[in-house]
Amino acid sequence: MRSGPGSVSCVGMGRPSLVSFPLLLILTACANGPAPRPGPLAIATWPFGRFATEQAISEFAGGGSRLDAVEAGIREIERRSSDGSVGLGGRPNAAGYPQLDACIMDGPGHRAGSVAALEGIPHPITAARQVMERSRHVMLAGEGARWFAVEHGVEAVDIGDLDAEKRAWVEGHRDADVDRAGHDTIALLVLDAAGHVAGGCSTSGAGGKLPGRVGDSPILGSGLYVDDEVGAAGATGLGENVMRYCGTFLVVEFMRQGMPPQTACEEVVHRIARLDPRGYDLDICFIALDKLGRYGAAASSQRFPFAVATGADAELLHVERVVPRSLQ
Ligand code: SD4
Repeated sequence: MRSGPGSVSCVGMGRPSLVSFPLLLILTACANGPAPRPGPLAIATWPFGRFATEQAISEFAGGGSRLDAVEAGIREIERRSSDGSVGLGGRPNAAGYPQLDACIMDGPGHRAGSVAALEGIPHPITAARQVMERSRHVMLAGEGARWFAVEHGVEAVDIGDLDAEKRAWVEGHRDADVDRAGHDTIALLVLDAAGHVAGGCSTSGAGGKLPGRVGDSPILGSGLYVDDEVGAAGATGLGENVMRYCGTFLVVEFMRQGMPPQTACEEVVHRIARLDPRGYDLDICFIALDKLGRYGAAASSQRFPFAVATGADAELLHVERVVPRSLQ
């Protein structure tokens, strides 16, 4: 039984806690020849991450690559559009229609693709993968991103009827507060059987955002970062509070310095809270995975659920909000 972050001995450690993983590797290598690989493993944000991680593992089981696993897992959440925060069913912007952000990144080769403020594309993660694999660019936004997606055969819906909504908004009031309520991002990180990492994320962004607003999710190093020497990290929460600090880049860099994923996620929350006038009231959450198959999660201001899968059935785990240093 895999340990979860509810108990101290196993926070951030995706392996049984009685024998340390490096020791287990050495013992097994001595007894059985080559050491076992830690993957496949998938971790994803929020309770709906269960469906994404299970889909990712099933993709691996069917012979799919880590990018297939990431894309399939995220497409599942985009398809469900179940909690009003991912896919075309996501909560609309201030003008009344959804604009979607997504990105994908592969460890080997450090390749990435990203789309932002995309309209009428049900699976922005697929559009992001197309940008990575079939363009010379990393990021496309708005109308150009939609055009590219359609040109490359990505499923699209007619957006002609958005014109009326856009006109009405332009003629009416343009002020809007970003409303975080009910808004989540699917961030999915995977480790394959060969020990390589990849990840992706997809969201309709913060509800009530201004048209054209781009959040953290499609920004590499903010909503997602993958480094095949170290591991991967994903973010959710209010993008404005993640992207000003390059949150996932920092998580990965802390792991590079030797921190386990759990500690690295918590350290980034502490770092941002220290610098930001709103301190721990910021709405930011991170997940991370390293190349040993260890994982972790941390959130600044709420109990944060996430899912982890190595086999057919995912485990739904959670972490409590990070305790401010002054209270520790
Ligand atoms: C955004 N980070 O666009 C996304 C929204 C989100 O939990 O993840 N909410 O700001």
